[in-house]
Amino acid sequence: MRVAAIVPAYNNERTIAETVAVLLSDPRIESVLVVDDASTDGTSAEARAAGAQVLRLQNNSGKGTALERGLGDMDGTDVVLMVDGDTGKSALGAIELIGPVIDGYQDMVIGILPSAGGRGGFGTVKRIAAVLIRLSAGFRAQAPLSGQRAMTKKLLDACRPFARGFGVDSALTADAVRAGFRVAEMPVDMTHDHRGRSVAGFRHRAIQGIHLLRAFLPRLRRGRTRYS
Ligand SMILES: Nc1nc2c(ncn2[C@@H]2O[C@H](COP(=O)(O)OP(=O)(O)OP(=O)(O)O)[C@@H](O)[C@H]2O)c(=O)[nH]1
Ligand SMILES: [Mg+2]
Repeated sequence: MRVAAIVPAYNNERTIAETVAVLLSDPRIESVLVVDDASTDGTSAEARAAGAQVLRLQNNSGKGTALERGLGDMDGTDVVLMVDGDTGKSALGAIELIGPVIDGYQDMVIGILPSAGGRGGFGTVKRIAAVLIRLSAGFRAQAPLSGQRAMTKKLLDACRPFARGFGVDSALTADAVRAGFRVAEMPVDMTHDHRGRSVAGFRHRAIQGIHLLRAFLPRLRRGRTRYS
């Protein structure tokens, strides 16, 4: 089993080196690919210095497209661990997700992060994402927006092309369930940077909501499958 991690990153210079180092500290993880989506800070340099392979995109194209581009460079990998670039040292918690996939019990395991409480938003976008996944795939997701997940490369290839932007994570859950893969969720002890209830936070969640609707309109039109 060849295991590799992919880390989408946009302006994560503060946290990316720790994220990469922690992932590389596990002997099962052969490599870490950071996809730097045209960051304007030192994300690429920090990631490289920490031992990651870096794919730097010339134009900011969004999380879904960036992951798609990165996976194009991951032939020969059996299990992929996706971890957000703003998780820092806590990325250690994500490594637990690979066990059930390597052992063949699950095709995808999604990390449920502890509640952000007052540091996060109001959970509206999360609730919308959960409803969209349930309506399109019949799966009750506890962590519908989580970017921390381990899965087989086979599952990922079956779910391509990915939804664009911030729709990618939720759509991946729905598409994997609909395609008949075994999908589970598992609590992980992780944290990430939060914009919280700031103007930037509300703006981010509005964009996230738009990306979700854009991703799920065609998925809802296709209707439920026998897997739901
Ligand atoms: N490729 C790509 N990745 C992005 C972009 N924006 C954010 N990301 C990455 O996606 C992950 C999650 O992004 P965040 O901006 O933290 O989103 P979030 O966690 O929903 O929002 P907060 O709760 O405010 O942190 C991180 O790894 C980011 O580096 C982008 O424009 N392109
Ligand atoms: Mg974040």
